[in-house]
Amino acid sequence: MNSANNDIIQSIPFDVDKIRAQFPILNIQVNNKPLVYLDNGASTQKPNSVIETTNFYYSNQYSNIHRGVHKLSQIGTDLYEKTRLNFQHFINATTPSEIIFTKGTTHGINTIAYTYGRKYLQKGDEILISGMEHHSNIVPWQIVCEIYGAILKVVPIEQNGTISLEKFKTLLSPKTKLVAMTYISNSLGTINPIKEIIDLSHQNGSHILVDAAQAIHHLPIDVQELDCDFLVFSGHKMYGPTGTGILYGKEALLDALPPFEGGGDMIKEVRFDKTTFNDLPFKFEAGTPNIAGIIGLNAALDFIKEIGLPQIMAHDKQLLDYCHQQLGEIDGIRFFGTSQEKAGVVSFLINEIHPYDIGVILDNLGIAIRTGHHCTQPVMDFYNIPGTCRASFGIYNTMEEIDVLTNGLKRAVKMLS
Ligand code: C6P
Repeated sequence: MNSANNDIIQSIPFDVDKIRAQFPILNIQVNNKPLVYLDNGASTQKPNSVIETTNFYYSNQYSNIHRGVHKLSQIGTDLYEKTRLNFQHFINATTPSEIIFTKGTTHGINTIAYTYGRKYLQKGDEILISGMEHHSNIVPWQIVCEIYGAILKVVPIEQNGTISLEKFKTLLSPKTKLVAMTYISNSLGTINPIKEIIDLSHQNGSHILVDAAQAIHHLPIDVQELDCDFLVFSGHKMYGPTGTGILYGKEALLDALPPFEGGGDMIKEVRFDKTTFNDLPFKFEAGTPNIAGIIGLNAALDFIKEIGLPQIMAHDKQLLDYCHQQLGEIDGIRFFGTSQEKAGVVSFLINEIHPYDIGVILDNLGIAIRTGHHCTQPVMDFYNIPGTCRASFGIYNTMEEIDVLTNGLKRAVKMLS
């Protein structure tokens, strides 16, 4: 984010109390203390609109979709397809066929890894990822590389938690079939220069998948402008229901891939001698999907759109700056991930205190952070640490909550030193 943009978004009004009032869970007490929820990188809480939309669907509109001529099936189908159109416009996909509903980011990556592998990967081909990937963007590639004899290459991370484009370029080779890269690191907060990475990948003749799990609710994403080949994210990190997600793919590429799972909506005709597959997007949506979840996800997207991404980005940046400033005053604190381009994730250790011990004390104070490797063990290995404490922000977090966190940490340090 450049400073001119920063100035503009800093001036946009943002009524956090109004937003908080829409999240019933923010009124609960945990261990007799008001909940301070700072684990949004793992999953976000749900606003009333998402809860009510899902409840209303189950209470008044429920049936299976794409199957019946009866009224309820038609209502469900319409609502489900409305979500697809909403996301098509949100990320500016060319057609609704490019929006595939999944169970989440992990499912989206696996869908591409297995089908891309079957179609394109041969012995000696290379897949290029970065050292800051979530396990979900490492393990599926390891599995398919093993199946097809391909090689997994890794762009190392730098000390400040970024990746060097120079090193990235040297690792691209004529054998690089596909690059799979996160837009925002979940354990470091780094915002990668994804447009440059996409362009360099294409100049090299490689396809690229973008893991947007931590980006979709933080940054505006226009898939046509980015020109990425595939992009995946989860619904539960963007204030939507669990078990939902989106896989975006360019239509021609998705068309060329074989289906992933078999059964249900993904078939056109089944004969014992030959089965034909449905058109996009249904080719990749086997079995009865998470209908209520996808319908609830539409409410989550409307909620985000109503607040506006510029406001969300500005709020995130304010929380991030304030958190760095406050926590920076704690003796012996070490931050991991100090990129200039950073989202609302603060990973840290204090002296030699184990992150788990800090997490337990904070939990006693009603403060939820995540401790451990955050499903990025190679990042922890790079820094030679067992894990970190991670505070990650959502649109309902406040400066006062950062103060509560800071005081909680000071207390934890006193108790554990
Ligand atoms: N990160 C975190 O605490 P799923 O579980 O499929 O919805 O998302 C997987 C995933 C993939 N990529 C990135 C960048 C992610 O952050 C995640 C989920 C959570 O950081 C849970 S481990």
